[in-house]
Amino acid sequence: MLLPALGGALPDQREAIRVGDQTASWEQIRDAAAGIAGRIAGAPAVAVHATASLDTVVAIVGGLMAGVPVVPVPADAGPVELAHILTDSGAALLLAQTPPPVPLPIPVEPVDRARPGPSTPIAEPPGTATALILYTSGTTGAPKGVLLTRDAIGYGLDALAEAWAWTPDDTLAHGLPLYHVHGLVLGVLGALRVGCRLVHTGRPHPDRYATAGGTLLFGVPTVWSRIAADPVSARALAPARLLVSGSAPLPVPVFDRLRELTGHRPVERYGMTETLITVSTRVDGERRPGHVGLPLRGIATRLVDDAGQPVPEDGESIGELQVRGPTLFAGYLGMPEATEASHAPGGWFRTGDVATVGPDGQHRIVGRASIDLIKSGGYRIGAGEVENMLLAHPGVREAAVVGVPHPELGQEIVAYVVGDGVAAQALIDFVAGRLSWHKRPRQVHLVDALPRNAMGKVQKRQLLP
Ligand code: MCA
Ligand code: AMP
Repeated sequence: MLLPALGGALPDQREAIRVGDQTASWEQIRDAAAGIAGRIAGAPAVAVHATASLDTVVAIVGGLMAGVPVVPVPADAGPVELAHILTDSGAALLLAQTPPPVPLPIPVEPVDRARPGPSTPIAEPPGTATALILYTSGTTGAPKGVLLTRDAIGYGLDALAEAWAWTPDDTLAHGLPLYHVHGLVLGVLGALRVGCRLVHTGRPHPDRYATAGGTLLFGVPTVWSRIAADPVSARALAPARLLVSGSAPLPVPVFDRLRELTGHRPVERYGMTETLITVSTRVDGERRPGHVGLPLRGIATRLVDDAGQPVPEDGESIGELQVRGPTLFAGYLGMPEATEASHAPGGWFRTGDVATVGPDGQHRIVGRASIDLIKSGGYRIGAGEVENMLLAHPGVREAAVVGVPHPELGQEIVAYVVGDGVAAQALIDFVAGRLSWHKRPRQVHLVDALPRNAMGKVQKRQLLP
């Protein structure tokens, strides 16, 4: 069973989940989700407008109960991104409490939490069934749908529970978006699989983390950096059991400041939408700043050079990190060639991350192989998608997008544009109004020409400081 907390004998009537100021018991979640499941059973896929709300939790759990692949749609997605996700995924319906105010290609329905469930419970689907289709950016083109099976999610969560000694006695607290692996798979389904209380703070603000009463707290490095800069909130986390950081590199100064203020050495873990979490520091293991720990149970990793040859695991030599194991995705939806290209022979997934591995097995993520995948605030953004959107503006002739180091966001999206009298802010607004808010360039530089080599290819590295 994927979510034991919702099956069999229900634990009790107490508050199991809090999202913002709304609460529900396991029983209320189960009953409301059963109503959704009865409504959507048999659909090819269902999309959920994944705002930070209890409705989102109920809608997603309803889809999982029905065995219908769930497509969480970023709450801040603009019309171009929405249209792509809703069309590409084949979702029959968008469940949304407040429908996005733009024309949509499929019907929209509110999340009816009072609807009764079917008289005969729906049987648990097989583990090989697709549970979630998560959209994520590549270096070029529109986001791809990543197919995650029930087995991959269950296996990955159990391995994390083991590594972190995560039990029903924990209270998990975080305020991350409910449409990515971090906030949704770990941050909601993790609580429902382990059977622990969940407090979602609505937004990941330091003062909300401070008052959430969490024993286990999840954050992206931007969130931990803001907490480290807020000593009152940070000190309030001293009674917690475990602070976990992931989705992007945690800067060593932030690690050190958190240790000073909270008394905790944060646990770091590494993963991807396509692989779930594959490497993590263990609760009882060494927590070395700048390192993400050891492969989780069932996961194998290796480092290879450009020719696919093994790179020594001496803690210094760098190579591309490849991973293999039961948490890997089942493919990109409708893109067999992209799926094949993302794997090396033998079932190894090419992460595109460059890493070192020490003789003690400690992994250190050094960076990404491609300049065109940006991580900003823990969000993965493809330079190509933002460039294409800029080029769709009539005043833009050429565009190059890069991720520039930023003290709080990790990287900041910066665009270089050759245009015809268009203003920088107009271009920022143009992208923000069509893609997700977090994919907008924070800065646009209007230039006379982009740096190009003799072949005419844009030399993006010359655009970095
Ligand atoms: C926010 N604002 C908006 C919008 N959204 N305004 C207009 N339209 C919008 N759609 C406003 C806010 O109200 C706020 O205003 C201001 O913009 C800044 O908001 P904030 O959210 O703080 O923005 P930020 O600084 O850009 O965001 C930092 C963040 C965010 C909150 C840390 O980047 C975030 O939530 N990141 C999490 C990403 C994540 O979950 N990644 C996991 C991927 P005011 O200041 O006036 O209030 S999964 C993954 O990577 C793998 C598997 C893994 O390893 O986990
Ligand atoms: P996404 O598919 O949005 O989940 O992004 C996955 C990418 O996030 C990985 O390929 C890494 O580049 C990055 N990432 C995730 N966790 C970490 C971490 N702990 N340290 C460094 N990079 C990370």
